[in-house]
Amino acid sequence: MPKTALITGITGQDGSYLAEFLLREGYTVHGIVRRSSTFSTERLDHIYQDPHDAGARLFLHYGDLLDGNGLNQVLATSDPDEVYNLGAQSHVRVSFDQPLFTADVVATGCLRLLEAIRNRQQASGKQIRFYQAGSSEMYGATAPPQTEATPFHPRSPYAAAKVAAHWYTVNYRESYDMFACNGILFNHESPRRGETFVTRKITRALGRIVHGLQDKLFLGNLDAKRDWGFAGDYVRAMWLMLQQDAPDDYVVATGTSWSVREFLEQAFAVVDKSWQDYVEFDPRYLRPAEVDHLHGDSSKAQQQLGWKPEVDFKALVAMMVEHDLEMGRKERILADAG
Ligand code: NAP
Ligand code: F7E
Repeated sequence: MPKTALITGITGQDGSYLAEFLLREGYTVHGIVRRSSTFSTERLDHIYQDPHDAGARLFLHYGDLLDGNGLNQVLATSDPDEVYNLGAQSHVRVSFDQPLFTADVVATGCLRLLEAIRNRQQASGKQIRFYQAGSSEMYGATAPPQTEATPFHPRSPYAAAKVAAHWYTVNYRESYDMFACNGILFNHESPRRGETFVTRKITRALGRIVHGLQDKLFLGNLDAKRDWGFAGDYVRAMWLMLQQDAPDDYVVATGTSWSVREFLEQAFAVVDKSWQDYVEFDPRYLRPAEVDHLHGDSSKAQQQLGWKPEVDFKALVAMMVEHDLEMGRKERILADAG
């Protein structure tokens, strides 16, 4: 039987890759979209299907992780076999400016969704498998390499909220025998990455620099190290977790780490430029507490899920730079045309 999935955060980077992946696997996909005064579905444009068309398998519903009643309704309407909770205020720096909002969406939002699923399962008698988008930020100050057994030491309101969501998910699994999994995903990027995360901020600026649209790039801490993978690889791991016989928690990472400075070097090398000629320090991009070094060990996911990353660091940087050079070229044409 073809399966049905519900995705929160479908308009985000991961939501768009996961929706694409599940449609390819034959799923019917429902997504929750926040109402806003402008369209937020740009990352889904290429897979959009008119719901009036016979055979349409992608359906969008207005909803919000802050609205438990709405979550109940979307669950009843979509009747999913699997729920992927990707919705979040996902920017670490912003979580210091909006800690209460971040906690409400990320931590209590996950709890609202778990409760809604529990109620739906009781009413329908049908099992719903649940994926929670956990983060390497939960390790925070704990020394690398980080595995499923590494203790959490969150360093931001975002990370603390993700730790709460992690334990809510474990608790619902243990208390109610729910098929609930935590993916502990290390940083993953793509040409669809939000433009204020450091990798995309760099490649976007580079595309504009090459086309004469910008001559400076302001950044904060260049010494932080991250385990950067490709988002397209990581959504496959989310799906694999929900296809197992039993629910569990898994680290998903490449097992390599690079500093922000090394990302800059790699990106500017693609166009044979020196980043030192363009980058300036701005303290506004520093965080009240920094996470210095994330480097994951995904042996468990590799052995039990048969998952491994297919895009390495160099290929990821090149993919993002090529995409943003093309964006810069189009922007230049528009600017020249007035
Ligand atoms: P993203 O691009 O920032 O997307 C976040 C999504 O959440 C967007 O669709 C956003 O909707 C939605 N959202 C925000 N607030 C919401 C609310 N109140 N109710 C419902 N939806 C809401 O993030 P991402 O990079 O795709 O990451 C996906 C998930 O994985 C997030 O939970 C993130 O915290 C987590 N994660 C990401 C990484 C990574 O490196 N990318 C690593 C570990 C974990 P709008 O489009 O309307 O803003
Ligand atoms: O920062 C440094 C910054 O914002 C990476 C989210 O997807 O991954 C992401 O969180 C590093 C930090 O990602 C700038 O201080 C320097 O050390 O790209 P980022 P993040 O904080 O690692 C985790 C796994 C998630 O779960 C999150 O949702 O780069 N950095 N200068 C800067 N960062 C930004 N954003 N902007 C700068 O100008």
